[in-house]
This record gives sequence, structure tokens and C-alpha cells, in this order.
Amino acid sequence: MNDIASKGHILLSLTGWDPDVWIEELSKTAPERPVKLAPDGDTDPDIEYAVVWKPEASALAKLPNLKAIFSLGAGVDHVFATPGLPDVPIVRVVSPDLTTRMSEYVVWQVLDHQRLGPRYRAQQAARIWEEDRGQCAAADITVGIMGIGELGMDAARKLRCLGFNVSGWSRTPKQAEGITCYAGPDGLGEFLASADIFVVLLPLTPDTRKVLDKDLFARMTKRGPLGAPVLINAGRGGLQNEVDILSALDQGLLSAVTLDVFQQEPLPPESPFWGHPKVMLTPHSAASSVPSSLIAPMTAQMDAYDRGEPLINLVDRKAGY
Ligand code: NDP
Ligand code: OXD
Repeated sequence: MNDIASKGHILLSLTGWDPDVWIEELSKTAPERPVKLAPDGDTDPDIEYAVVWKPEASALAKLPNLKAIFSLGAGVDHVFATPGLPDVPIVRVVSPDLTTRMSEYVVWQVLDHQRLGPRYRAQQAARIWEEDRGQCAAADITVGIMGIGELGMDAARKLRCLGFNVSGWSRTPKQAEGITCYAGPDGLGEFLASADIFVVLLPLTPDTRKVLDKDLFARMTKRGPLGAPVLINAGRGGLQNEVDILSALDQGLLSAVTLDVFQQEPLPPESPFWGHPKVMLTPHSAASSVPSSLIAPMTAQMDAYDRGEPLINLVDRKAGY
């Protein structure tokens, strides 16, 4: 006989991710909370928490005892896209593991562009031995972090440690030692004129959708040691106008791009990004959500909430992130 007292059930609703690893971790960490992959009917009374990544349409709409929704990602645009989203608190991922992974990705890509990775890989393919003796130092380059929040700030600090100059842009004003901070629409122009490499870590909201377009690229006015600005987008594909990115590369408004996220994922085989010589792409893998890092803090929050304590890392519904 099972002697573990049962608590409210968890609805695990995922699209595109293997549920087994999440079920295994949830069952190990919180065996007292049975996991369901779908509710028993629209109004399943047993479900108290939902753990989601791109949840099934309407799965959450009518659950009478749902207390909170936990996003398995830092971004919550996938939650807001769910039809019939109930008015319960939404918690997002803020985790040292995720943050470290993202900073590794940002540092990897910034260094790759600074150290002429694309050029030397092309030379290797053509068996050309030719050193570029004018290669610039980190101190010659400014990295502009567009969306200097949890992830952006950690990446900014790590880039500072490597000797890069760093600027940042956010919705509300910020101060950070050694980082030149700009905020809001009024600060955007100066921010865009400040950097050689732009790292985008914005959330996708109604205010940021398609913000990365030809007008924005034209406002990136600095022509530093890389010739034209480099764009690295690890935020969301919905932030970018993909036709404009390709034109900006052709016209030399951008010298190169790294893209981890796309309007359509998986990226369709016919996409021109696959074979473009100025594009480095990765399959939405900049910072993966890992069950062993995320589930224990999540179920601890459920227990705390059941005891009447407040939830942390709550999403601001009005701001959309
Ligand atoms: P945060 O909410 O901590 O940071 C978001 C930043 O963007 C904040 O600085 C915020 O400003 C700023 N921002 C939001 N809206 C605007 C706006 N309209 N104008 C200017 N700045 C704005 O989020 P995280 O750092 O945790 O995550 C950022 C995003 O990274 C996620 O939303 C997700 O889309 C993406 N992500 C991608 C992953 C991947 O593998 N590719 C993995 C994890 C996350 P303010 O500080 O004033 O609030
Ligand atoms: C996230 C993601 O938002 O993986 O965490 O994209």
C-alpha cells in the first residue's frame, strides 16, 4: 500500500519536449503529487498546479482548483498564447543553471565573432593558411545587451570580466557597475549607437514583437573593428523580422548574425538561413531547461504556496513577461 499522503495533482502539458524525463523527475522529487499528462475532463478537480511548455490549447481553461501555472522556461510567451488562459499566478524559471548556460552561449558567440571564427572556419574549409594580424582585442569592442534582465545581466558581467565594454537596454532604468545602461524608447537611439555586437535577450511581448527590423538595424550606427554590427538573438524568433535580417546582411548593415531562435521552429529545411555564409545558427539550444535543476525548486514553491507563503519569480501579466 502507498503510504505517501497525496497532495494536489500536477498537470504536465508540453509540446515538442519529451515528457518522460519530466515525469521521472517530478515523481522522484514530489511523489506525493500525482502527475497527469491531460486533465480527466475539462473540469478535473484534482489538478492544483500546471507545469507547462507550450501547453495544449485550452488544457488550463476550466480547471476549478488550479492554483498556479509554472512555465518550464524563462520566457512565458508560450503561456500567454494558450487559449482560455485562467487568471492564476504564472511563475517563470529563474535558475542559476539556466543563467549559466545562457551566459556560456553568449560568451561563446561573442568570442567567436571577435576572434574571427567564421573567417577561419571558411579558410580551413579552403585549406588557406592566413593570419589576420589586425584582429581586435576585447577592449576594442562594445557588446550591447538588448534586454539586460536576469540572463542579460549575468552575461554582461561575464563579458566585462573578459575585457569587453558592455552597454545594456531595458524597459525600466537600471544601474550596474561598469555597464552603461539605457532604458525605454528614449534610450534606444543612444544604445543602438553604442555597440559593435548586439546580444538580444528580450522577452517576446506585444511591445517587442518584430523589434529587430530594418529600421532598428539602420540605427546601429557604430562602424567599429568588425566593420558593421553583429546580431546575436537568443531571445525569441518573434522578436525578429527575418526578411529584414537577410536584407541587412546583403546590404552590409549587419556583418554577421548568430540566431538561436526563429519565427518557425524547427527551422524549415528550405529556410535561406541554413546555408547563409554570414549566419551561425543553433536549434533553440542556447539555454536548455534541465529537469534535475528546475523541478525541485518548483515543487518546493508549490509546498510553500500551499502553506500560505508567496510565490517567487512571478510573471507581470500587464508587462507580459
Ligand atoms: P527578464 O525578464 O529577467 O529580462 C528581460 C529584460 O528585457 C529586462 O531587462 C526587461 O526590462 C527587458 N525588456 C522587456 N520588455 C522590454 C521593452 N519593451 N523594452 C526594453 N526592454 C525590455 O528575462 P530573462 O533574462 O530571464 O529572459 C529573457 C528571455 O530570454 C526570455 O523571455 C526568453 O524569451 C529568452 N530565453 C531564451 C532561451 C533560449 O534557449 N534561447 C532560454 C531562456 C530564455 P526590465 O529590466 O526593465 O524589466
Ligand atoms: C526559455 C527557453 O524560455 O528555453 O527558457 O526558451
